[in-house]
Amino acid sequence: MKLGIPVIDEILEIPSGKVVTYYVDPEVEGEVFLMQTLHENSERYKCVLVTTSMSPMVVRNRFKEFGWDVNFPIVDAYSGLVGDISDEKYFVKDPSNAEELNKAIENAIEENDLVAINSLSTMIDLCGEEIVKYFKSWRDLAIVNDSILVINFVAWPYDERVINTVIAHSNVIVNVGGIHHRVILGQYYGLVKVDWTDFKRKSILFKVVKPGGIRAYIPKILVTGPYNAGKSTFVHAISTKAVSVDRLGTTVALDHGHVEYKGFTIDVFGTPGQERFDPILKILGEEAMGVIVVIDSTKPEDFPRAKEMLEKTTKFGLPYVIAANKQDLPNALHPEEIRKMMNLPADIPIIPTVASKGEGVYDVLDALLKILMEVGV
Ligand SMILES: Nc1nc2c(ncn2[C@@H]2O[C@H](COP(=O)(O)OP(=O)(O)OP(=O)(O)O)[C@@H](O)[C@H]2O)c(=O)[nH]1
Ligand SMILES: [Mg+2]
Repeated sequence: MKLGIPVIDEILEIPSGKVVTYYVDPEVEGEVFLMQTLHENSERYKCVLVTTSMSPMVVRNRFKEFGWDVNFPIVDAYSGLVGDISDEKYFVKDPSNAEELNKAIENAIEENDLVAINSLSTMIDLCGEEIVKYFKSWRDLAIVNDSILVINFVAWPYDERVINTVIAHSNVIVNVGGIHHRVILGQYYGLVKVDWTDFKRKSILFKVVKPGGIRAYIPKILVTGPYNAGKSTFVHAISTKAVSVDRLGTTVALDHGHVEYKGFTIDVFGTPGQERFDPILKILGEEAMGVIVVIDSTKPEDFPRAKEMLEKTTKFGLPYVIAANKQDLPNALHPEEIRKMMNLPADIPIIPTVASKGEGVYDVLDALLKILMEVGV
């Protein structure tokens, strides 16, 4: 079998009984690799896709965006999570139950030539790191059944043990990473010489405001996050002026806010949270310089969705911070608990907020601005 990936296909043919892992930097959109491998092989081989990170409908739409058909069955290990019933033949009722998920994957390996898993990282987020203990048995089963397992693994900073297990039990690892480079259009300024001390070179975009003068200019900060987390409320709380395109209390297009703050002029764009708007999410994310992910601190079941949205919007290696919203509600999780559950790096700010009362919202902005200034906007 070939992976269907340019250049790699020239040098590599995959025999049956192997595990192939796409090892993807969180800031890169790596999902398409797994999709392309499926597309390449679905006519010739018996394929199946196990989805834990998006609904089958969204999977089909994604494939359609590339002009590809979904002519293979989907094991729906997503709908159960958001309380939906599934139309798919294969349905995992409770994807956060590691044993149930494992059973479904074992069946898939026994019945197919190629089993694609999207994604192992979501499974870890849902079931805990114990899920990787099944990884070796999947490989053994693939050998016995002459099948091939292709896995999408987004390399969040998991426990080293987890990473090592994934690496050790993968026969092939394709690394998908990011090149940290950004083209900036517009006006900028920056120090180029200071002759008595070291200094960090950075370029700062600016706008001239009348009246007002020079403002450091941030053309786009994206506010994203799961449905009903408080994104629109957040955008309104930090903005001098803001409009939202909402219907029946949910955002159907976008929120747009203009922020004048500490010498900055910033345009803030809030995304809808519902999955059916994901196609415009991509467009809204284009050219953003930083991302604020608003989450409802009382809804850990939505954290994987938050990460999925983050994975999409940070594909260019954008700085991001987390607003741990709805801290006024009982059972709100503390930022450090959230960090653990979401497997977020230690240096990512997670800031408690009550957007509906405006509490903490400027702390979030400060944290993001600090990172933006460090990396040099
Ligand atoms: N208790 C509490 N409620 C909040 C807070 N922030 C927002 N809300 C409420 O949560 C609900 C959803 O807020 P929105 O700002 O519309 O959420 P959203 O993320 O924009 O929602 P979608 O655009 O539909 O995804 C509203 O009823 C808000 O009043 C908060 O900090 N605490
Ligand atoms: Mg909204």
